[in-house]
Amino acid sequence: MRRDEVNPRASGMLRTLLASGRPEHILEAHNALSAQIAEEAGFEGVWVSSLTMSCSLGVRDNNEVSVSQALDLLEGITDRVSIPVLFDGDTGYGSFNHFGRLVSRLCARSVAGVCIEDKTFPKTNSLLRSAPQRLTTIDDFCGKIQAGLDARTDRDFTIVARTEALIAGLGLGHTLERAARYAEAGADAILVHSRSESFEQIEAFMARWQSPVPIVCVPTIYSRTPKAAFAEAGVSLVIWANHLLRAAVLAMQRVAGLLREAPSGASVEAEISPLAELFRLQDAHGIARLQELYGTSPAHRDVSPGSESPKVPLEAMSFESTRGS
Ligand code: SPV
Ligand code: MG
Repeated sequence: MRRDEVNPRASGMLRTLLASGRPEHILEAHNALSAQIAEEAGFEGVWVSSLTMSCSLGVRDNNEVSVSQALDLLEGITDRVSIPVLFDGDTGYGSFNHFGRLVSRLCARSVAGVCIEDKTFPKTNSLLRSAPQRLTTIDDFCGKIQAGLDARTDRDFTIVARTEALIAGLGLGHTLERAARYAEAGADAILVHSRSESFEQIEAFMARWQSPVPIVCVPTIYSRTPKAAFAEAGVSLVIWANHLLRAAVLAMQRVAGLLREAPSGASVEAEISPLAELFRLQDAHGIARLQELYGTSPAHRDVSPGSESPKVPLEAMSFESTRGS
């Protein structure tokens, strides 16, 4: 998709993914570039993760990112990709009222859906074992889901209700009860989170889940699970929740260390992307098309009365890297 196009059908695409009858895979993004990389790799959607968004902004995953920061970031992402964007909305940024406001603002930005979790505000990351995970009451959370549903201005916008009951150690029975109540409240899908190293917790849940409401899972800790197991269990959506930022951090640390010690910059060239790839990703050459259509060259512009400004030759707009692509 061109960067100046929007995808008004993104929410419908996310609904289609959830109903496909097989596990679909979406990948974490923390900015427009990582979303574009996920799309180009063939992922069906992106997960805008609170963990990686906050980390890339230099703050904790404890509701330290503001709503307006998140909305700005999401706008950049939905402008750039055509695959659906599922936003990790934490606990809904406050009460049922704040969540309703959030939903209508997400709809206005062509975000396809939001996931909210049944923890208390402010939350802490679910994988951080040193911090206690406090859950909200089922009734409060159902009220929040309903406020979100009523605030939708896009009827295809998806609300995923996430239960942290397994992570809080409340057991399978209580997890099933929460999931069933959230589905009854109207949630479009249920995310059952687990930080077990084995897929067995989710498999046990799936074996007892009778409802047609689709189930979402996040195999960060149980990453050894073969992808085929998600299909066998009947999972509808698999979220790879943090992999692009983790890849970027490792690569950046490596290159920073090498460059600090290297005798010349040439030592890291093989470790970094060619400049031409950056220009391709940002469609740097697209400006030349626009210049052809609408522009005049500031460098060559003759501002004297009656003069006609020459168009810039396309070859003068070239941004080729000194290294080949
Ligand atoms: C996130 O990606 O921010 C998530 C998933 O919420 S987790 O980090 O496992 O809590
Ligand atoms: Mg999160």
